Amino acid sequence: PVVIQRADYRPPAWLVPDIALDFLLDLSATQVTATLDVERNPAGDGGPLRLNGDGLVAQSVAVDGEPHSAWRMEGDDLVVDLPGEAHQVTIETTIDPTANTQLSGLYASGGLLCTQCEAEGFRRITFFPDRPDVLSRYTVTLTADKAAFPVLLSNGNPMDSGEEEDGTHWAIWHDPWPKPSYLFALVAGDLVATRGTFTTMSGREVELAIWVRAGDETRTGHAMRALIASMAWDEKVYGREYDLDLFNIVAVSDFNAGAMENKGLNIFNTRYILADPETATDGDYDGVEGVVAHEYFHNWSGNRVTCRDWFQLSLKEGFTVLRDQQFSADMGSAPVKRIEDVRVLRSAQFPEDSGPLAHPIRPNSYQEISNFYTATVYNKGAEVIRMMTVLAGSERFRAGTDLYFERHDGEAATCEDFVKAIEDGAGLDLAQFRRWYEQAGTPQVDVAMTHDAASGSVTLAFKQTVPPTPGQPVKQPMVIPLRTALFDRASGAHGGEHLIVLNEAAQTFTFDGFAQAPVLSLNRGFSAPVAINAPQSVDDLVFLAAHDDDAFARYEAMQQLVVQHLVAAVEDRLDDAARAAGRAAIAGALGAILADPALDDLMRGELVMLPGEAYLAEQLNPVDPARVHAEREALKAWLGTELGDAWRALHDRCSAVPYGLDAAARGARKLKTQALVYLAAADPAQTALRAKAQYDAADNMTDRQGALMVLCGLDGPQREAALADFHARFADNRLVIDKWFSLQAGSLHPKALDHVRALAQHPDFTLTNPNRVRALYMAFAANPQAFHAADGAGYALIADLILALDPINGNVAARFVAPLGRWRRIEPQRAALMRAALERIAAAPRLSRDVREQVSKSLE
Ligand code: DPP
Ligand code: ZN
Repeated sequence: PVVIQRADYRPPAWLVPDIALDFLLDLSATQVTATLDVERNPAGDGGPLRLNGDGLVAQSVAVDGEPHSAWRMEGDDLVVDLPGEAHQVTIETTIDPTANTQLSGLYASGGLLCTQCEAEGFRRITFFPDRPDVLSRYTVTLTADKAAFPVLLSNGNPMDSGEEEDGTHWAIWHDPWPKPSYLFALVAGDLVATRGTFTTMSGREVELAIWVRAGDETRTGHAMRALIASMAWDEKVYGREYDLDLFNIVAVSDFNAGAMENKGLNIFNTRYILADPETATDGDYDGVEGVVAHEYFHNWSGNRVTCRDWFQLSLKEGFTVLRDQQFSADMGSAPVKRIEDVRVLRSAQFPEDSGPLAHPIRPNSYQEISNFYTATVYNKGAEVIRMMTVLAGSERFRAGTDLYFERHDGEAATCEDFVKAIEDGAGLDLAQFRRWYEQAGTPQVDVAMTHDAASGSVTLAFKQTVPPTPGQPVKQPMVIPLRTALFDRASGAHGGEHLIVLNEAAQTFTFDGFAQAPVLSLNRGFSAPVAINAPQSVDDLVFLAAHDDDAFARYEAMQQLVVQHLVAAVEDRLDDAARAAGRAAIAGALGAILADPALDDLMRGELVMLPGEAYLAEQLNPVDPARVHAEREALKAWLGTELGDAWRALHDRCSAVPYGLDAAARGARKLKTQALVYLAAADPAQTALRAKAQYDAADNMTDRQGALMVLCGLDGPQREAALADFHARFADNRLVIDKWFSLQAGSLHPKALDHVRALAQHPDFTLTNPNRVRALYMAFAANPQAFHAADGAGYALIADLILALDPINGNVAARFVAPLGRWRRIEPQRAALMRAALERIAAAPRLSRDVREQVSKSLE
């Protein structure tokens, strides 16, 4: 395979300051004429003009208006030898959007034409130096049949439009901001707009439009509110103002990812635009708000300052994820948002860091860049920049980001440029901190506390290790900022927080004035993305779960209480007495949380959540997923029985709260379904009735989906009735039918695997729509009991999917390799079956570069 190395970066030989693109749009034969004004790059190597292509055929090549023959194909690339310093190069190609099932480049989606160019889709549209360090001003002319494609959109501002007598019409768009090709976009089709306006901080009026299919415009209000809030927030918090007269968003049903930040023309998966109470859960509402903000924030962190090369992806993604997390924290409950973000990190990124696909947030090599749009680059990337905010404080951090935007506006920058700007602007020394960009793996921090009663001093002894990862057997110590508090047992208070910054393999810190050993609250707010091993007593964890004034630490104590118990249970370290004592402690802490009048229900909802099986699995090596599942379910059932009255009272209380988008109503909805989850484990028959009643009474999707989720795990007539009702009720709404597939594939039902097999044959199932594929198979791969079936049937099912999907959409297919790739940390019998499934994929005669890279790395 061809491996691209970060160290091999060379500036382009030619630049393209201006490009004119002419599209004659058609569903199956679109003609593209690209006119490139090229200039020799003084920083380049003097070589020929290299224009990347992917499956393209040049119908004609002209230089300075004359047909030209001094060009050649090198693989998929078109290479032109050019003398002198500046030329105009014109190339004609024809592409078939309908045949484009990869959904990269220009493709058709239900009669609509749209584009996805990040990372390397533009080269499927026309020949171009398709690399993010070539920035051009785009002028785009779109011509299409007016009846089929009444709306014609591209980046920037509309310049002119008109109609012809043959039934076609045309529109010219110009984007004054130089941008890399990955930010190019066009959309043509029959769409309707919801409109809004925003007045920027310097008083400019910006027109806002969200384009959807007719009928969906009633579901765009939340996205529009989120967009306006994002624009105001970025001015206030980061001093960033929008820079065009127009901001368009288009929602499409067929989309590989969540959304795309194309300059002035964001294209979204409908999943992250459409929301109303009847069809979208509270979680869906949060997803819309967060992704709208994320893509909008890219206008500065990604577009105005872009990436020099794809190894720098975290420059824009890590920073933009941090920005969207901060925004969502400001819009809702900051502590709850932090807990949710950490849960995502632990369930998605920690397993990546401990597996065969581990990579630093700034990778050193890749075969297919699409494979590096990962939780590591995005979410750990955000955590790394968040640590800079902890070290600098928000004011100095802002001085750093101001300097970054000032220094690099209009440039294609590197992660190093960002770190240097924060260092200079915030006045930090980040020399050693840079290791976070270089070293993969989740650092492990061991801590031991000793107390000297005579002197009243407390010593914390820390050890840090970064586990070996592929290609990185030996690691250096990291900079790890740990917000810490030491609670006085008697008063239940602490005397102020300390920021402990680790930077060596072993270190001790001493604190004075403690007559009794304090209760240690460490890594408050999850100030560093590390795993902490601090043997804390059950009493201390119960204390923190009830008293810690840092909401995250309170959650963490509750999680840790359950993790310690379940890990001991799975490792057969609990005799009957110890098991009973552990359970009693958990029930005591949980009961206190249920009864605590000072807690709001949104936060209560976080505190009562059991740690997920993926996070539990990270604590065990090798892990028997069936044991983890069984122990966790048994504990859940026991807590459902033990606290049965409290759960029923909670469900009753929350069911009486009317629908609203306020925190109290949202908290009530969250708890309502959680109560059902515990009760279902304890008493399936009675709870089926309760869940069906919640389903029938539901006036919103949060309640309806929650009830159906619980029913899907149970047997009986209520399950079948609710599933049939749900499908019939929402048959014409693709996003809701996705839920119908997911709930069944992810369910606790012992026959979930058979259900998935049957659902794959359902007339509503298709391999060509990524949302539908993910709805069925990602939910299944994340369902431990079904995926890890002891006979390997779950692994075979995913391998079959990958092989069937790969020729259609290699990008999406490759996403399914990681669950199989975890085999090294799984008990030997299942590990062998997982490996065999990977080997069967590897043996296929033709595989996409995407799947090939992930499978071969998973087998290494
Ligand atoms: N750049 C996109 C995003 O993360 C990914 N397609 O917003
Ligand atoms: Zn992004």
